[in-house]
Amino acid sequence: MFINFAAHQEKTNQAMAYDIEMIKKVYAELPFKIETARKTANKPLTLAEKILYAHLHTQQAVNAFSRGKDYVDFAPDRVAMQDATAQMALLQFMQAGRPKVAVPSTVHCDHLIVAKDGSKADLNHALSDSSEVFNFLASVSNKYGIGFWKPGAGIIHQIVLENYAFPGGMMIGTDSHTVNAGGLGMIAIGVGGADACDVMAGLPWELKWPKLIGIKLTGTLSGWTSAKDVINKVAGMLTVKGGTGAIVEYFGEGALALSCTGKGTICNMGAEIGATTSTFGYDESMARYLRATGRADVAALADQVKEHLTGDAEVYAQPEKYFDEVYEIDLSELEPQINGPFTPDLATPISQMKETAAKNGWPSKIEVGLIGSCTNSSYEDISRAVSLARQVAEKGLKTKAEFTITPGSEQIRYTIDRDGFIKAFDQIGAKVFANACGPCIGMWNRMGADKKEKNTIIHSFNRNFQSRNDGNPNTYAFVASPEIVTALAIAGDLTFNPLTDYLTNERGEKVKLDPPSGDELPQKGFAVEDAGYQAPAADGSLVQVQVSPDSNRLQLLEPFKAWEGTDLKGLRLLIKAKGKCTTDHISMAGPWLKFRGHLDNISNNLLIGATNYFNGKINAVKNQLNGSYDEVPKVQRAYKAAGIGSIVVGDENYGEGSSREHAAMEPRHLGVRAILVKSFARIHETNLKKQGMLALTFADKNDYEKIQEDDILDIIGITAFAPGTPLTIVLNHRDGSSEEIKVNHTYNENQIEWFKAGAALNIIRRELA
Ligand code: MIC
Ligand code: SF4
Repeated sequence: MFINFAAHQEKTNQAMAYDIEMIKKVYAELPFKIETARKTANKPLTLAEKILYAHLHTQQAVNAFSRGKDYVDFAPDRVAMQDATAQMALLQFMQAGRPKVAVPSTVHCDHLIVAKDGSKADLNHALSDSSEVFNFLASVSNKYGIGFWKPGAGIIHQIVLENYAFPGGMMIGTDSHTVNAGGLGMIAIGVGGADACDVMAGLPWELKWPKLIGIKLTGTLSGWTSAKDVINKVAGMLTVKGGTGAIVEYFGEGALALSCTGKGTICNMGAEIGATTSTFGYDESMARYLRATGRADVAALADQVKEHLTGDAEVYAQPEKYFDEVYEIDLSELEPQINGPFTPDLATPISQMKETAAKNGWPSKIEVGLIGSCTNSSYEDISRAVSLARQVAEKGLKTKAEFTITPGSEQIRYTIDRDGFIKAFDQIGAKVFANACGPCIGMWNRMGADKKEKNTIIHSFNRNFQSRNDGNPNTYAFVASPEIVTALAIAGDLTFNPLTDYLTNERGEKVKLDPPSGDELPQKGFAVEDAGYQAPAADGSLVQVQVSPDSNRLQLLEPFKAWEGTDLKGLRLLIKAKGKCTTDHISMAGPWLKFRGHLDNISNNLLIGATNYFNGKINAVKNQLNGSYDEVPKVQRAYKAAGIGSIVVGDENYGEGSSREHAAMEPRHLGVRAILVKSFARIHETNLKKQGMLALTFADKNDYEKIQEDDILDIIGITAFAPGTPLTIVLNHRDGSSEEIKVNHTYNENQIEWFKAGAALNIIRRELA
């Protein structure tokens, strides 16, 4: 069973926000810091710039930073970690030699709960199945002063929005959807555990000064359209890599008209365009949300500095002058969008779905509709979806698809239950899963998925990569608003357009669904009995953290070896991955989540989802030592055993998706030396650097074609490794010929030291010793 520590600091009084003293300090310093920044930059400032300048690390000089070029040191206000990534983050933190975290930090148990029979049974099952991990996280949290949210409390980003996010603040989190807190006017950024470890250890956190994308929203949403359609549309416009290296700032009268949680949805799914983060200026919707979630104190403080919590008027009047790119969306014209399958940026307006689905051969029968997740489980979302569920009985309809709900937090679940929503969903046969990630992260024990049949599902989550939800590569997953998911689940048909189409009810009559309606916030207020929070011990020095040496779930980390001081020669090609290679392809989630605290065990999933360019197969690569084909991790272990290094080659936006640093640590652990790709996703590139890997890009993307299956590769120039200087790779082909290609990198001085030391953590360790 799972340990419960005495929660002596339990928040009993909902009228006071957590860490209010820290927030007061941030606001007190804001006016001066922003004034200094405005003088230095010598121009009006966007909101993103204000927050970034206000959070420079004390060792960082204030400069007019160059976007997309300068590495800058920051001091974020807080850190959040979810159970699947916290294990690695905290295993690293334990080696940093600090008695306590330097900034307020929290751990959230949400990823390790399998959705199957419904919330109660599933939660109990997880509590016994993963007790070792939960106990580890609870005791590390208790020891180092970290707030702990128990399994069942809810999903990290929803809990952060409800309790910790504040306008103008800056946080990092070990999950790519940390960006959700932009809905409350924060700069919130997803990172790997090693970055979190630095901030918790009080070290500066480094980020390349981002580019700025401005999105002006005009008009207002109405009828069937909701915030989800804004981000689905943006994803369609910008694609999965369009936001790379940039912060997206939304503004305009359309932005002011959105609810705070709607803004959260938009920022959340900004991860799907690769953006560093997204944000909105402080406004009345945020004040309303803060008050409704027991933080009137934060709203009052924010009101006093509100001109600093939004972009300067000049910026919004002439955005082209101040942003690198500007887009405009008229919310009054926006149609509901359905994105997918297999990628979140394939947006189809609902009126075109019939034609598009037919043209592409997408199966149109919907098997399951799933609502909720960290992206879309606000009171507004659920109340609008319920207005449709209620029409099923009213109009004599029958719901054609299965239907599930995963509430984002216990507070949301309790409140919607009190307000009769769960009962209404019950009447359409819905299953309520635990307040956790569940099907969104593949922790979904979906009956029959193992048959791998072609089928369609639709959900209100954010990602729909192949195999993600149920492990079936033939599941066509589409992403839409909770309202559209509900309507389409009722119809059981992907091509049903509720704006124009009729359904035939049980009595054979033609009926039309009325547009959804609902409340932004609960009229009777939010309520919860046990939110699931556990405060840490005031003095944790005596708390013992135990990791059993024969555990298969947890393993203490061994330091990675330092660089040997020479160029890397004789590397074998492990795989040349073809097409999309997300972190789900590199280190799959679902059943593998249970090994997130055990590096050696989880390494057995290395790249098992990636497609081999040479044979078009998944998880079948040539072992260069004996010519046979085998699974990727097995082949790599054979190289490791023979003491031979290897290299992984990839396509565009390699490592897209999650913040999971396992995707960088696994190849490092198994002896891969370099990852050479056409382009990287931001978090993954940083994770590779932190773990002492070489993250390289083709200077000429066409050189990807030159890599042959039997190549032996040499990386030359590392002895003179320097910022801005490309390296050379020699491809020694099997026929005895060879050719040289140029490869680029983005390492700065500091990051080169990480490489030389074998990993960034080795430097902290060294300083400690
Ligand atoms: C996801 O949505 O893919 C996850 C699971 O939340 C990941 C984190 C993880 O892999 O643990 C993320 O987005 O960072
Ligand atoms: Fe969990 Fe899905 Fe949100 Fe990731 S995107 S935190 S898996 S609910």
